[in-house]
Amino acid sequence: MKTKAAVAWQAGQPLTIETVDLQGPKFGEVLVEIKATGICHTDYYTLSGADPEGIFPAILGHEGAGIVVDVGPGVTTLKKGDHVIPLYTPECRQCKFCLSRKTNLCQLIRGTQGKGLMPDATSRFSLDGKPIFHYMGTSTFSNYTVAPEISLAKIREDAPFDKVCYIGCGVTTGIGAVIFTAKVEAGANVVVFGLGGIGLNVIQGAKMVGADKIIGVDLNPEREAMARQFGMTHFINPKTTENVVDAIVQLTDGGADYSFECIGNTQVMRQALECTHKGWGRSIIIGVAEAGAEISTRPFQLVTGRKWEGSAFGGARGRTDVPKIVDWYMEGKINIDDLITHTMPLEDINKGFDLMKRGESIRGVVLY
Ligand code: NAD
Ligand code: AHE
Ligand code: ZN
Repeated sequence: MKTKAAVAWQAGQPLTIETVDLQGPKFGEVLVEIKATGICHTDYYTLSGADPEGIFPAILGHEGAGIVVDVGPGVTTLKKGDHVIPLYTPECRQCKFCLSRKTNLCQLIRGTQGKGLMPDATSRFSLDGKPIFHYMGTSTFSNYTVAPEISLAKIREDAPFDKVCYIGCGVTTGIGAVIFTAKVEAGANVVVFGLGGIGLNVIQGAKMVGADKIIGVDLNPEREAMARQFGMTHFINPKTTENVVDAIVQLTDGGADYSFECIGNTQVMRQALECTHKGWGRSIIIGVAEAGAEISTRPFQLVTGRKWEGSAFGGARGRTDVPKIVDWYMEGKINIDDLITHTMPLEDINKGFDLMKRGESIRGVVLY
């Protein structure tokens, strides 16, 4: 079939809208009509050329929601008409990683996914007979996409696509990092570096679990009001604070119990570790840093009990946890609506990237 898609032809260039060819689903695969997709900073990161796994031409996008249109042979858990959220972190429930119960990082198809291919090592997208690569196993910047069955979470049918698409990455990454990865307890002091589409969801998660102080750090003063609305109790702007680490240590009587880096800046990652409490502070890296970047600190920081950790997709097991997070939204337990600051047709997707780069949007969502 033909489908409209935004194609990334090369690093650093705007996407162009094309009518591309899409092959039907093969064994274990599903054809999905994408109804809405968010634009995440990670899409920009890959488009910028900083992602060592970035390959072109590709159809980016990993924060979508849609409807199953067709299923390939061997598919047993989904059928035509089901509502789904594509998962860049699949959940096969059979690999060593899934069975360990220690991680959400299913590895069954990670090799081919990272090469922009379906599990049989081929692409379903092409134009003029030349293949176009998939992205993160999801490629939601296409009106129709093919994804493996294990990369789709079935969700309730009354959930609005234009809101719950954000659960495909940002909401789950932020709230999940608090609940699933860090398991922040009530009364803890939490610091969030970067108050964008991810960091504001960390704040929302920290408020949900009953954190005490929730300190937000951002260079953009315009982020303060929204962050306060979501539960931030203190705001620090590094532009006007001489020593951010000292300021946090003073505010928290010795350091934060938990910190979350939601920027992808390795200097900030160091601050995020060093502002946590001696003996037990835990710092969770969420931000994605460019190829070649490295983190550093005095090992003494770790010897004296701080822990440096990371979180991908909020530690969520997609097929199990994403439907629950959709329920939380539908029950009014989490706020997604106010974080979606802009919507646009696919034709305006480059404007969506520009809004994000200028810090004017929290989440821009493309509506098909
Ligand atoms: P965003 O652009 O919406 O937000 C980033 C925020 O950081 C902005 O508010 C910006 O003003 C602020 N900022 C930038 N530099 C800063 C600095 N030096 N000090 C303080 N604040 C600074 O991006 P996002 O969509 O929220 O994504 C944030 C990061 O998380 C990105 O690196 C993205 O790739 C990554 N990410 C990771 C996962 C994961 O699973 N680990 C999932 C989604 C996104
Ligand atoms: N390809 C990048 C890695 C990018 C990365 O860390 N991705 C996160 C999700 S970001 C979503 O917005 C992730 O889940 N990573 C785990 C994984 O297996 O990719 C690089 O730097 O190589
Ligand atoms: Zn993302």
